[in-house]
Parts: sequence; structure tokens; C-alpha cells
Amino acid sequence: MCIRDSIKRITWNGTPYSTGNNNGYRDFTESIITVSESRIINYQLEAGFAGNYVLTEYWMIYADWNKDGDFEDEGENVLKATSAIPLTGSFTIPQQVKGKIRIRVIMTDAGKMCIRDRY
Ligand SMILES: [Ca+2]
Ligand SMILES: [Ca+2]
Repeated sequence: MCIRDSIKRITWNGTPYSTGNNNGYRDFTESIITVSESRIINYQLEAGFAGNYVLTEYWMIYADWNKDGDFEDEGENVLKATSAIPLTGSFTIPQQVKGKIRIRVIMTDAGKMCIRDRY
């Protein structure tokens, strides 16, 4: 049996983006953020679980700073972290970045709570 988990809520600078439960092993969501004067993004990442289980989750944040459609360029991996509780932190938008940027959050469970039946 597997414990189902998913990204439940992501908050950028106090604005929540709720996400649906897709019962996925690998869960991600994308947000569009408009660069403002502060350039500091405070985030909160929250996982949802079925039942009363709490798992340690592996979180990654990517930002397409150079707007070329991928998240693979220098500095575009903003965060890699594990946490069993809602994860809070902040990152800074590079000086040269302007306008709207695409940010992807990926969550996978870091624990081995079950045998996965699909990949
Ligand atoms: Ca890129
Ligand atoms: Ca690229």
C-alpha cells in the first residue's frame, strides 16, 4: 500500500496557489511571477497527505530566469530541500531578470514508505 501525497499549497509572497491532488508520485506545479521592485520571493510549500500520515518530502524549485523554456540553465535550480513540515524560505530574483517569470515546484517523497507500482 502506498501513502498518497501531493503538493497541497504553494504560497509566493503571501499569495496562495492551491493545487489539486493528482495522487502522483512526482508532483509539480507551475506559477507565473511578475518581478516587482523587491526581488525577494518568500515562499511556503505545503504537502497534502491522505489520512494521518506525514512523510518527508523532497522539494525543488526551478525558475526559468533566461526565459528559454527550460529550467536547466545556470542558477535556475533555486532550491533543493527535504522537509516533513511546510517549508518556508526565500530566494532573490537576479538583477537582470524582468517581467514575468515561470517558476516550477516539484515534490517527490523522500521516504520509502511503500513499493511504487508505477514510474
Ligand atoms: Ca532557462
Ligand atoms: Ca536553457
